[in-house]
Amino acid sequence: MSAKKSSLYESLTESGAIALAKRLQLFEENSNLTCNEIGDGNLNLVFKLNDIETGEGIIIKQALPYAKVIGESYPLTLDRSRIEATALLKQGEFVPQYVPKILYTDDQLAITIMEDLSRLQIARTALIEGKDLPLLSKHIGEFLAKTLFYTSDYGLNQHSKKSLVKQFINPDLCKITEDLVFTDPFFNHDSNDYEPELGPDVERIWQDQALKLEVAKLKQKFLTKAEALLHGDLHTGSIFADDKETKVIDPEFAYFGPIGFDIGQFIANLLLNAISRDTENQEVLYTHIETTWNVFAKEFTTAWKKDALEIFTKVDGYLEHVLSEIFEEAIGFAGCEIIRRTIGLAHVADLDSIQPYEKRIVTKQIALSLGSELIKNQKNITKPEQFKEYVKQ
Ligand code: SR1
Ligand code: MG
Repeated sequence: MSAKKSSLYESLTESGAIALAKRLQLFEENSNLTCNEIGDGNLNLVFKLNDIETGEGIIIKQALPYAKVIGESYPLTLDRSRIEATALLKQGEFVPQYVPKILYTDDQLAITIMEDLSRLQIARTALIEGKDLPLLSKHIGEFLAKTLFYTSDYGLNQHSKKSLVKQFINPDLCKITEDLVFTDPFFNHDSNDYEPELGPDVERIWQDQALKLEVAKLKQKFLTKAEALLHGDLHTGSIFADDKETKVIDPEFAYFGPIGFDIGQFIANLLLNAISRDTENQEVLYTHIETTWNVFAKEFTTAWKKDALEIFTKVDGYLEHVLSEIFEEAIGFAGCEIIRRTIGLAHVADLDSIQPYEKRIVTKQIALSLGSELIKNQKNITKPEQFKEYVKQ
């Protein structure tokens, strides 16, 4: 089986990327350009082009017809490039300050050309280096509230919402999440990847029927709850940041799903970084989690009171009900993300770079217990301050 590609599709080389940028007049005609393929993600080619004289740069991102991390045996639709570009443009309508500028798109070549963000650092890398990124959670809280509210039935006319849903039918990328986040880690599946020392902890997860029942319910929500246009892969590797600025990239997993999923994935990745640190350096991450939720809830409430279109939004108690359901689901989704990043196919450097090896294993055991407890205690956690209570040192 292979992914469908048009006869116009060919994968770019570094010289091809320079030729394309020149043809599109993205640089002066006689400019001297450098180009490097810098993609370190799981799926795509990413070329960084710079003008040697002015230093100005752009990024050309191209989807491959398969998952780069696995190889050609894992075909993947090129339509994800259209989905990513369309999602960035849609998010840019609500929060232009938090997404990169799009300069050009080509659905046939599966290419998106965007502003170069190399003045910033990938948030995961910055957090691993011990940086605080003081505005990260305030910015992401606002990003989440506005992108999710204004693409939901609360903030969007029902006809416009349905026609937007149609543009974001994303079965291949959703299947990756359905398998890698919600299924494989909870069964003895070939795609799982974990150190032999974690065997007993992993077995415990596979045997835990109460846990698996909750995961089944969460997976069902991911499959069916078309609440808002999600980013769909909002981990800290999908965010560029520094002390002042935050930019969310890579929404190729975008689709209409449960609002709590984006929030839960982001919180999970903050927790994974927290537990990778010594106890005395963890607090900044717990504060980020509280700020993310508090800013999200405040901005979502403001948008609801100002711009809601759904008539029932005026009914007392409805906003509180919606927020508490989103919070509960975010806790469960966070638990699934933590478990899959520990024993599933796609790991995170926060855990994998821990030295020495014995400390890495202990931290991964903490991660597995934290993930399981979050999933089983969704109803007992009612405030973002409570997440840290489930980190067992
Ligand atoms: C086969 S893709 C593995 C993971 O990389 C992406 O960033 C998503 O998180 C996906 O689950
Ligand atoms: Mg990605």
